[in-house]
Amino acid sequence: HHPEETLVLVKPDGVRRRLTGEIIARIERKGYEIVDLRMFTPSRDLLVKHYEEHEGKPFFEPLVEFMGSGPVVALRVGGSRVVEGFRSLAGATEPTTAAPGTIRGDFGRDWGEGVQKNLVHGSDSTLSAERELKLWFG
Ligand code: YYY
Ligand code: MG
Repeated sequence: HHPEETLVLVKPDGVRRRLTGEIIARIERKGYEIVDLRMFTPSRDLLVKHYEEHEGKPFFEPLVEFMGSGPVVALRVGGSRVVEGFRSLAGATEPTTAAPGTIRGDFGRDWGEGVQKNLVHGSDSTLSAERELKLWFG
C-alpha cells in the first residue's frame, strides 16, 4: 500500500466539460497512482459531511447544490507526499488567478457566479485525506 493517499474529485464542471481524462492524465504523468475511482452524483448528505468545515459560510449552500448537480469522478490517488503534490497540480482555489500550468489555471476561469466551478478538489492534509477517503470510498 502507499505511504500516503489523497482524495481527488473531478467536480461536475470538469466532468461536463469532458476534462476527466485530461485531469487523470496529469495525475498519472506526475507519477502518482490511481488506486481506485468511482463516478456518481453525490448525495446532499455526503456533500454536507465532505464540506463540514465550510458549514455556515455564505458560499456553502451554493457549493453543495453545485456539487450535487451531476456526476463527479472520485479518485483515490497514492504516492509519497501526494496530498501536497496534488494541491500543487490543482493550483489556487480561484481559477482566475491560479498559475498557468495548474489544472485550475489552465482550464478554469470565472463564469460570473463565484469561484465554485474550479474543476477539482484535493484533500488539504493527510488528516483530511483520511477522513474524506472514508466518506467517498468507505
Ligand atoms: O481547498 P480548496 O478547494 O482550494 O478551497 P476551500 O477554501 O477549501 O473551499 C472549498 C470550495 O468552496 C472551493 O473549491 C470552491 C468553493 N468556494 C467558493 O465557492 N467560494 C469561496 N469564497 C471559497 C470557496
Ligand atoms: Mg479545501
